[in-house]
Amino acid sequence: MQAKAQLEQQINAQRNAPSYSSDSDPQETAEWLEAWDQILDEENPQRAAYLLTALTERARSAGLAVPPSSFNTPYCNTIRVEDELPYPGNLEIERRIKSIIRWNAMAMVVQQNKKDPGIGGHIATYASVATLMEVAFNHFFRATIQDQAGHDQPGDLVYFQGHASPGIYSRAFLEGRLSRTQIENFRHELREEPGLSSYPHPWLMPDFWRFPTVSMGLASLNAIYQARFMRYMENRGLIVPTDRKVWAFLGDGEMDEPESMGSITLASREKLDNLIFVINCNLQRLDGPVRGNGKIIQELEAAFRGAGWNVIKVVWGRGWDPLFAKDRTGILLKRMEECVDGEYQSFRAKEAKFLREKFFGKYPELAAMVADMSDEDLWDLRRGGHDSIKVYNAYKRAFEHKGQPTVILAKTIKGYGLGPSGGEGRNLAHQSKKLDENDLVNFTQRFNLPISEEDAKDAKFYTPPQDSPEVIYLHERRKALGGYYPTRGVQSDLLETPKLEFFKEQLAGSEGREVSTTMAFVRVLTNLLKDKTVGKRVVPIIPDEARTFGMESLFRQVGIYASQGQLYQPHDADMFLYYKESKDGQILEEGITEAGSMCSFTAAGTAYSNYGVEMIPFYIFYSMFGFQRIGDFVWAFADARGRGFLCGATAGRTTLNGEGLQHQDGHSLVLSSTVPTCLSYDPAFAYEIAVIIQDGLRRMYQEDEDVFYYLALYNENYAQPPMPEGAEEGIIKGIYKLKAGSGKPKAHLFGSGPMLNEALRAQQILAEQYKVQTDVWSVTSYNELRREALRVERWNRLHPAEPERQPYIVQALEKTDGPIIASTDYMKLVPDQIAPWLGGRLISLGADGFGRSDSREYLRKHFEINAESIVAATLSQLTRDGKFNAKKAAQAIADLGLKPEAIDPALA
Ligand SMILES: Cc1ncc(C[n+]2csc(CCOP(=O)(O)OP(=O)(O)O)c2C)c(N)n1
Ligand SMILES: [Mg+2]
Repeated sequence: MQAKAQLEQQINAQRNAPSYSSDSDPQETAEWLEAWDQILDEENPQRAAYLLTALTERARSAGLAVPPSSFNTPYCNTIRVEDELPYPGNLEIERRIKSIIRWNAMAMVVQQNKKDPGIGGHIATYASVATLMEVAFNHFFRATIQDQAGHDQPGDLVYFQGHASPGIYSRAFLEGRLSRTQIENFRHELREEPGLSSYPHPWLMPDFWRFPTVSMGLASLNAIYQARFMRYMENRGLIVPTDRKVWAFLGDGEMDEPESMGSITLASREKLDNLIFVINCNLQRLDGPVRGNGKIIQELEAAFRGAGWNVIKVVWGRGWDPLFAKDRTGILLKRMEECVDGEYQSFRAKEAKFLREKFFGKYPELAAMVADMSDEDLWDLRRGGHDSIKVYNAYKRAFEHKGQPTVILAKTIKGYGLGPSGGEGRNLAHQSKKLDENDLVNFTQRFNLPISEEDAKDAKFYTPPQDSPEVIYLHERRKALGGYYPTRGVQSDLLETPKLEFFKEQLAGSEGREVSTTMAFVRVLTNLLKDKTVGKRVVPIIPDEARTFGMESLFRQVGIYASQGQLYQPHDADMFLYYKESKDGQILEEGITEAGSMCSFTAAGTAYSNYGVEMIPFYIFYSMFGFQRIGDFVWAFADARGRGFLCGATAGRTTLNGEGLQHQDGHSLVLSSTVPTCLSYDPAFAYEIAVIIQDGLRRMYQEDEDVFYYLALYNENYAQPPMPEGAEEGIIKGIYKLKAGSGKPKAHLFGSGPMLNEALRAQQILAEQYKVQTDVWSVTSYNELRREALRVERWNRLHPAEPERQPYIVQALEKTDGPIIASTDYMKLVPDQIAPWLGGRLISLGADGFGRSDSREYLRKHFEINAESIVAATLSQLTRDGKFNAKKAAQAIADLGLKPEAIDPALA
């Protein structure tokens, strides 16, 4: 009966909505409706709904343009009252715990801003999300999970809304896991006593936070790919399957970031029922309402349902239930439906009188419904996200739901309980850092906190005694859920990584065969995949460019991961290298999503901390669409202490030639240099790649270092020489002498990537045509040379009484003189990084400016980085140094084909 009543309400609400304007036969319409009503009256809502669907289908197949069925349900809770389960915890104690956490979270920010105005912090977001957090902390977030065999497995993974961090700290403080000094030093991380980071940063608090989230949009995308990666690990037999979940707590404003919604269909396609989104719909973002003129919850519902998610709306608290029950005509729901979020915000930002007048007062029957309620009662009508029972039921449903990811849309109030000065429900809520004394005292009263007026005015922290029921309950709940949360415990299973001999193929060279460094890299990857120790841990990740990079042989070798296996016979099944998808496939072929691929890279590169299993991701992408497209995700990867190899293929502004301005990358090595834990390399030869990867594997997976690698990989084919004796150290540190001239060198030529060949050619021209001897050096990493030099320089600066130390670059070039001409397929800024240690000797030739489509020969000439330009630069500088004849140099420039008066390619 209840079900029918609710359905009736909905229908009535819709009946009251404006009808089609042109009803040519109202009589007939009435008859149809009556017939349908009759079916409904026979207590068979399912049948009534079925008939509607059948009619619609029939109309469609008759070719009528039937409007698509709405993806929205009415603006009320998805879970009906009669289907709710009772709350499994002690609501009263939980409320008290929550109030204490609320208070200390607020006090943390308020105190800090009194001490240090401008230090910032957020109070309004946690105030809105507290119930959503606490229900999960007390009943859902598991720190460890027992598998079927009774063994402990890692627990749930939670992406917290970043700027709600004060609340998370406040809880850990109540648990005794963070000290008073730590919370007093919130946002004061550099004091004598340790403090707390502003937001979730595993780099800064490695025992606490797992996921950097505060940059909007990162959490959603990363959570989706994390849930998918969990399945990948299970399907490949690398972890034991459990019912562990990935939770992501997101802001409603945050959902506007394209990254937030961009991959939601992947989650439903992959049937990720291990994924739960909780969107904190407080209707506000930073400046104002998220959808003042609409309803964010309804908009998100339609989008997620359309994308195939299970959607659970938690709109109204239990105080509204009796009103719904009373409402025979659907007028309450109608009113709820017609109000926009801007109005809902005002209902809360003003007072109960306003709510009574403007919301209930619009229709007399509605006003009558609440006539016997006091203003206080009206004000106590909560939104769903502030009602533990409603939230619990939503979580429980989400937890048990099978076959789809779930999104919970919870309506809340920004700054809940903070009062006017804290901006409760107001546009200024997000920015508020202080509460006036009145609101502080009101806060304690509203949440029944045993805090004296005096202490309240000072926003003093409140800690109940350790043996208080609250603290005991808190610990008991966490114990039942397998331990405290959040924690980032690392139990990585370090690996025995291959020795250099493993890479003998690359070290030996190609015996004259012309191959690119990308091909050489693919050979390395292929061999690693076959290795007994590390092979299974390798995760090749590709956004739809495997064929571009010549990697298609891997499809067959290790298979493409597909959670459903391969449901079709691939058209190329009869070929040796067919497109093989399988449930335990190893390659993550992501399709065209660099951001998504980066999230897979992140899930794999942090698997050691989340799953206790070291994984070795190689993410190979079109280099131009790497850092410049998804730089923020790379930054977060570093913060998360990720490990792995980012491989920017089709590198170089002139080496990738025909593709032109949008594709030719001459700056990734500048961008990669900005990430502190990223080691960037620009190798020229196969053996350099082998040495770098071998060392990287050792450092990350054997020595447990939280670093990662960026490798520039090129598609130009040339013979790969064998490794010169003893080059390893220089390759890793960034420079080694490759080929000395036949006499005392007058100048030195630095080359990286394919430009090393140009340096070698220049060396020959200089010797043969101009009788100038030069040494050629391979510079594998200007970035590493600079970092090492900076470290040494700092040491020298801080130890003036000690003997001065020499940076590696200075040692390498000891006893040399004359100009140094560096040529790179990247910007001049790349070699310029080491200029401070070269005493004015460095002349950088690089590909600054927009790319062009043309052949390599023309491009290198255009950017003045070819061998001829290197020769010209050498002679020119030798002339300035008084070591070469000026006329001859000018003539050489003309002979070599340079155009002194042409426009600078950096501006062309
Ligand atoms: C990419 C990015 N842009 C801007 C910001 C700055 N910022 C921090 S919080 C915020 C508003 C968040 O609103 P919402 O997602 O609704 O969260 P709420 O605080 O309302 O829960 C903004 C714009 C950011 N953190 N990340
Ligand atoms: Mg918001």
